[in-house]
Amino acid sequence: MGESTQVDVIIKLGGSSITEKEQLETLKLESLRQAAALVHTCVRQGLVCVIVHGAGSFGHHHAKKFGINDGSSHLPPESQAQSRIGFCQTHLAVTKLSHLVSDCLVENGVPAVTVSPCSTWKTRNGAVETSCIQPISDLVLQGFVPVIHGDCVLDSCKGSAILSGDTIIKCLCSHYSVSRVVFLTDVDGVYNNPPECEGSTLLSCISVSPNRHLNVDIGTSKNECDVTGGIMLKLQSAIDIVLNSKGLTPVFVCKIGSESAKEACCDGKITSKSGTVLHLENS
Ligand code: ATP
Ligand code: IP8
Repeated sequence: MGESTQVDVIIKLGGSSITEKEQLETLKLESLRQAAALVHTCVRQGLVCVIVHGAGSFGHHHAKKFGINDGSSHLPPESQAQSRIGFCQTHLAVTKLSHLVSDCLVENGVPAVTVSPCSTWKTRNGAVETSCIQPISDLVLQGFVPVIHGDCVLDSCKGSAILSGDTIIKCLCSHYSVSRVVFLTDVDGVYNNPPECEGSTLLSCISVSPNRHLNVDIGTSKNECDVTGGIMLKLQSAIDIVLNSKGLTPVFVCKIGSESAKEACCDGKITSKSGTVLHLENS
């Protein structure tokens, strides 16, 4: 599968949508089931799907406790040993979640197979240095639905790092020709200010100019336990995807289980009132 190969939809199951982010290793089973049913609908329609999920409370808490994203190379030997255990615990937690995700997808008739980046992707100071795309391509070619997730990885400068699912999606979009990316979250889309702030309003459409300028100002907040960038990283990844694809890959942000999520994933457009689409200015 080369650069021109078509992927119809990359769906990110956000950690906020499938886990209780503040409660350690707590699944939102009903939301996961709704997402699995949606993926099944996409597959039944013949769409080529790739699933990426975040870590939520199966990863961010462990990563924060052990400072995995800060790296380990600078630590004294005893602390490095402790950091390695933390790395393993973070990886175990996120693979536990991935097992639950793939299990639910398979129960819903989706031929899902988890591919963990931990041992094959590498970063250099947090930026992707080595990606591993071939196993994902092979699975797609054989009719499977690959499930990839945010993970801890080795980092050639600082020893260890956290690779976000949002960054993985950006990488996948640079290898494949992707019709759309849909981020499923626990809120109705992107707001002009954090949704918990009084008066914040939902943005149905965000235009990205070639110099990364957005047509609206967006204020964001981040969960305390989040070790990646929260919604801000998602927005930055979305902007990169829209620009790198020259507008060919629109990015949707929709609430899990919503009508707009279904429309975005299945049709690549939203007619209902919720959900946000990011697209290239004047396209
Ligand atoms: P994970 O990184 O665990 O996969 P995720 O992909 O679900 O998480 P988050 O990083 O948790 O996404 O971002 C979603 C959260 O961002 C929502 O719960 C929402 O409350 C918060 N948020 C903050 N500011 C905004 C904003 N302006 N618009 C939309 N959501 C926002
Ligand atoms: O939730 C983070 O991935 P994300 C991965 O997609 C870990 O940002 C292990 C915290």
